[in-house]
Amino acid sequence: MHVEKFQKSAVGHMLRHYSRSSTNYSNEDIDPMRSGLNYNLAPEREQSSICYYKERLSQVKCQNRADVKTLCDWVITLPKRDFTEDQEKCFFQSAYAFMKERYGEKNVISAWVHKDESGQPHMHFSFIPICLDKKKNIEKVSAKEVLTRNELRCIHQEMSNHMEKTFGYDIGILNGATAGGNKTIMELKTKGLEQDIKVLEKVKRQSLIDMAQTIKKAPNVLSDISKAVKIALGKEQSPPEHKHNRAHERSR
Ligand SMILES: [Mn+2]
Repeated sequence: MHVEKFQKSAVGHMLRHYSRSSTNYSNEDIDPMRSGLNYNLAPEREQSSICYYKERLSQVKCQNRADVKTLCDWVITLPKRDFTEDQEKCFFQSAYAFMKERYGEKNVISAWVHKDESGQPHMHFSFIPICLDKKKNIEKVSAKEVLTRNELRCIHQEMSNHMEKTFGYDIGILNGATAGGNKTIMELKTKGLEQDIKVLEKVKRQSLIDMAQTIKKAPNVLSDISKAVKIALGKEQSPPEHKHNRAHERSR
């Protein structure tokens, strides 16, 4: 999971991006055929998310400067495990419950789960960073005071603990930009690497299947494998090559 912060001028664009309301998907790895699978976990409201954002913003103190961050987005990625559809939904609902407790449901703008991008499904928990101005006893917008260094340091572990309660075991929350499947600058940078890993994983899976089939056909191959391991580790001498035998096998 990682967080992104946006100033006013970017908010409209981001909210349209989360809800897939804009049709301009340049540079995005989005499959529009799958966009129907996306869903929003934020409470249903009469207004659109942009209207609710403006309304909530008008209720709190906010510095009148263009660079004030008025929207934050925690991107929470589903760990790579064999989750069923139900478990996947449970993961995002549980993550949403944790986040809304932390940042206040009134401050939640949207919480779209994206299933239409390449890579893992993920949630964009977008909210206005609002805290209490203790001197004046009023609410104010401050990404700095909401997302403090300490907050960024602790949230990952606390989310992990929360998920462990939900699932009964540690499901392995991905930290920072290592989480795949999100359209962020960080991800674009690591995308090439991720694709390499995907290919490697495919090869690994394939060779495992091959191995399994070989073992099924000829169980004594296991002793050959352990012998090969010993040779590789230098614990046994490699046997002399039998060119004749190999030619014979190939001709069969
Ligand atoms: Mn996304």
